[in-house]
Amino acid sequence: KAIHTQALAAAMPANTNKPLEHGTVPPVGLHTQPPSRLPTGSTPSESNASGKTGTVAPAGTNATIDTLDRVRVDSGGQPLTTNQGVRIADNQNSLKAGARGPVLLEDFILREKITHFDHERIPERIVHARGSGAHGFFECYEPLRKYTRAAPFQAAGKVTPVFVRFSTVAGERGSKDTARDVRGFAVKFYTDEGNWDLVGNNMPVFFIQDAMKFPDLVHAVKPEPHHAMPQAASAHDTFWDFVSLMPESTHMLMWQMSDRAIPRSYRMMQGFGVHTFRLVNEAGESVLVKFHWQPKLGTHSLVWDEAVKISGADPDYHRRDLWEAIDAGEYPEWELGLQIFTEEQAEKFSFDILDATKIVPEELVPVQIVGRMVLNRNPDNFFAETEQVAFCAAHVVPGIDFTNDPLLAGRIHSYVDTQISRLGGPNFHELPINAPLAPVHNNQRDGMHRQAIHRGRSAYEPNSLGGGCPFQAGAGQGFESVAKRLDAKDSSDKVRAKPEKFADHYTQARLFFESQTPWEQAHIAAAFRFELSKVTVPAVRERVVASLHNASPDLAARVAQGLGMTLPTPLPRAVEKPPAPEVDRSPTLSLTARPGDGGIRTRKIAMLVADGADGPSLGTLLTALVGAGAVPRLVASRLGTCAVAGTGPVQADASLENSPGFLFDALVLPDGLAAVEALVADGHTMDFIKDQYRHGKTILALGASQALLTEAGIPLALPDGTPDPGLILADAAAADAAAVDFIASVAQHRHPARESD
Ligand code: HDE
Repeated sequence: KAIHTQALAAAMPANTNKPLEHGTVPPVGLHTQPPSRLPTGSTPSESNASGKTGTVAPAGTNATIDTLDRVRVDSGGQPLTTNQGVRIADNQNSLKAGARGPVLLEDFILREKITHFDHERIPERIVHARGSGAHGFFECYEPLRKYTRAAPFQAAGKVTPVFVRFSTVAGERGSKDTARDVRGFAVKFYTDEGNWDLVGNNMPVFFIQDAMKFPDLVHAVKPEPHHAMPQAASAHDTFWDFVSLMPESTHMLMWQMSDRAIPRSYRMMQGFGVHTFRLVNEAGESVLVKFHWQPKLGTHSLVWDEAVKISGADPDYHRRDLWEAIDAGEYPEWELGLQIFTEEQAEKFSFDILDATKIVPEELVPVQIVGRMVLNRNPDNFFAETEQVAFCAAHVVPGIDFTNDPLLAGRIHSYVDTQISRLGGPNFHELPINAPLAPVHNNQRDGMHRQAIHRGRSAYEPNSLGGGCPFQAGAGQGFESVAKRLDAKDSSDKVRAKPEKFADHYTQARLFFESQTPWEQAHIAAAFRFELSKVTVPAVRERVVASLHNASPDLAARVAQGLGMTLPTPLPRAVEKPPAPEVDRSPTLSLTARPGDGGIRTRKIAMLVADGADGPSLGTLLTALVGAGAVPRLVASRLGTCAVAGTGPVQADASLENSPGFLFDALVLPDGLAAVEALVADGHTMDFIKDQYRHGKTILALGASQALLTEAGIPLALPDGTPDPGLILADAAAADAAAVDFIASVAQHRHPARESD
């Protein structure tokens, strides 16, 4: 039997929610779905059961999904109709006065169809236009009543449905996923007490401190207005001109130039609420809080050359990755962590917790894990769900409140405002994806596209004609703002000003850079070099490096050297002697701090094949990789059958042409002289291997395929002469042991020691 069939035979329906699509093993040769990564008899997702509360997630279903079922349309077995429900007899021909005559105005069927089509598009989001969404749930590990009365945190094991949308910021709706950019991480909790949106990013700080500067920032980073270029990129003059004049952006620039800006997957990045929020308990007492999402798979990124190449070969890389994982029952999971602290603590910090360009280092306030979020269902319709979902920083529920962060204040205004034009009027809260599970009763009426049919005569409060309803919930029963003001001791005169500590722009930028590993630092320096090399005005480049000089003379020197310029003197600082920071290093700021669970589930592994490849050793690898939850793919010069030696023919899943090397996390090269010769003869093979090598991926060369490494000019040792941990050479006969080493090496994600600039 073909190797492939063996792997598939061991497979089970990858996602029981989609039995029709995944329930049967496809015949050899027609295989298009990834083989299941689940051991026979296991539940659809191992990660579905919580070790902390014992809760087993309902596979792909939850309370929001159920309410959405009301509006789901399935046209299977149905005749075509107009929007009025009139059956359409002929959907091919417009109504004409004779077969060669003019089309008649009377043709309401044609006119309805074309008119609807003409209005299919809505405006895209002004920022975060490109995104992907999924349904899931949040599960609370332990009651947090001491701190908050917010509904999701009231009981251990309590499950709250969520919808999440990940996004890039600068690019338009159809732009590439792997742009160097911040990623949006927006979570809508459909709580018992109304919707709570935690609209965060994958970086914990922001470019600016005050909402007043947001339109300027966005105008600077978006394509330049005269020629609308470049798309989805910050590497251009206007962005760097703006940030060079806004030293408060320095800390965020460090994050944006780090590998955080090119995640391997949405499933492998953190999320942050960014601002300091408040938690409020039943007694009205409040504490300050920062929100963190920690991915179960760990934090992993691409390298720049890889990101650039992927954007050409698969612009939907992150969208596809999220979709395929959920579709296969590999539900992505994050834990929610809270940094909880008091105002008294906050007052002693060397920085201001109202300043969104600052983090609270975990050494000062540890992150306390309080629950997990699992995404277990793809949307049925991208437009109805992912495009029409409307997140809003103002959507809080009793138990959550704001602080005086001036950036947050602007956000509280902006989201609904922009959505009124994007979604065409004030009633988009009634769209199924936005509607809360909690009942909605108020006296807001009418407007475009109103769905609710309000009964009764009174649409005002107080009233007696409606029995006084809907009535205000009253003290302790609804949302009440915390009366406390952080700045109570300050003057309450109206001012346009900033608190003093906001003026320290460099201390935490330095903290971030100093907390990175050497290879992360090298990537940051290379990113600054690349971006600034695209800037055409030398004075802008100079100003950026002069500003960096304040944060890290070492980094500034590397960037200056890379740009062929002398190191400029540091820009004048707003404060010469900022308060001494509490820590100089914060190891959790490195991507390496969170490697994940050490597994290789969902990692894509290329196994090159050609006629004459050694079948048994490939079969061993395939079985081991499927068993470890990875997604092995047989890649050949062309699709179709390969005459593999020793096992019988196999079908290629992909071709070297349609799936280049940089789309895979690791590579297996086959034994078999004839296969090696055939692969050498294909020009794509060398690029495939070289990209895998350059990007730090694990390569296993079985038997004769070591010649492929030589042919590709791959050194077998690191520059310092030590063996390369990502290169595994093994005899085909020892494929079992090689599989173990290979899996352990792939689990390290990549091998940066190999990289040279
Ligand atoms: Fe947003 N932001 N933002 N933002 N933001 C929008 O709302 C805005 C900021 C974030 O998947 C818009 O519906 C202002 C920080 C995400 O639908 C808009 C300011 C953070 C998303 C808007 C900020 C975010 C948005 C555009 C500075 C991280 C995508 C479309 C005062 C904490 C949500 C829309 C989705 C979207 C305004 C800064 C996160 C224009 C005025 C800081 C994840 O209203």
